[in-house]
Amino acid sequence: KQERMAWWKEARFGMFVHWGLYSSAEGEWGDKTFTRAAEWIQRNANVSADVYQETMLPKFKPAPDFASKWASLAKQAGAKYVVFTNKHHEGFALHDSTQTEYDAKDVTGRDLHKEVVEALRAEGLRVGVYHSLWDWHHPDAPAGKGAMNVSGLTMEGRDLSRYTNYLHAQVNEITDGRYGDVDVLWLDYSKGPYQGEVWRAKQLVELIRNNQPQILINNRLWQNTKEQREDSGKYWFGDFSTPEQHIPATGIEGIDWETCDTLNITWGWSKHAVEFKTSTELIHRLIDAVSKGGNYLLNIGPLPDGSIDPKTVERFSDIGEWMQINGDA
Ligand code: JFZ
Repeated sequence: KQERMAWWKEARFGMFVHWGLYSSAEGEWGDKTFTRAAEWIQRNANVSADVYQETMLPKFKPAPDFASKWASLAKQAGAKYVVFTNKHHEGFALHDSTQTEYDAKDVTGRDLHKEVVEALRAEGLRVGVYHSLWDWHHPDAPAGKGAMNVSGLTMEGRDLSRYTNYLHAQVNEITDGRYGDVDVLWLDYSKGPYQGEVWRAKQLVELIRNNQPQILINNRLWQNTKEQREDSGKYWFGDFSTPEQHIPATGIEGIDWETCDTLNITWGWSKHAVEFKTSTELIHRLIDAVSKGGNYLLNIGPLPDGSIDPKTVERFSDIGEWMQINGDA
């Protein structure tokens, strides 16, 4: 494991990208507006999968060169890897999936996953892929309503094993080598009873490692509760832990970790985004995480066409300037 982790430990700084159909809602549904978690708009505005699909697909018009813009933003900021949403909870996949027509290729004629991977490789960046365990489009995935609350989920009339087959098949598509090497797989996320073997975790990990022996897998295929951690002693499920929006005060002893962080309080693009951190604050957070032995994964939420808004560009340029002077590459 140490050998597989070496590049990642050295990399220290990565760029996260949340971009999908939800980006085109821009944090607005009817007269409701969302300042946080705009990538959750389908659930938070209580929209059915059918209405969501009908509304969002016509708005999805990626610019021709969006992927190379992401790659050069990451590169000039000094990031060494990029983790992008192949499929978020909404269920829309950027790769050309044989499992569904709810994917970029079927909708736009372009394999956007391929475009992103190629753009990242062209800049010499490592490739990380975010793939959601939840799927609000699939008829057999756990279903529910409302905000970030798993307790109200139901499997009524749904066949979890059928959805799990679909999940495994899509993960296979993005890791089997047709898109080249995958450096990180960022699965998201387990909660309540929906964790670990409910997703047939062992079988899934075996499939992934068989496809990509060097890949790093985050910890969210399992819940990794405090209790589970204490139970299992030092054993940690996954290659690294993923504290969210915070930097553990004294690091995490004996465990590799990566703080994922937002520029404001939303992962997906919202016109109504608030509470932007300043460049100085962001640089301090990067230093804080790295000095405590962690990695720092800083998110961008590109606009509907995949381009990047000026506030984001400004912050990533400032980080890049700091890295020029203080970074090691
Ligand atoms: C998840 C997603 O729901 C969210 O949209 C975003 O992609 C983020 C990076 O990950 O949000 C979570 C997942 C897990 C926890 C909190 C937020 N958790 O375990 O506390």
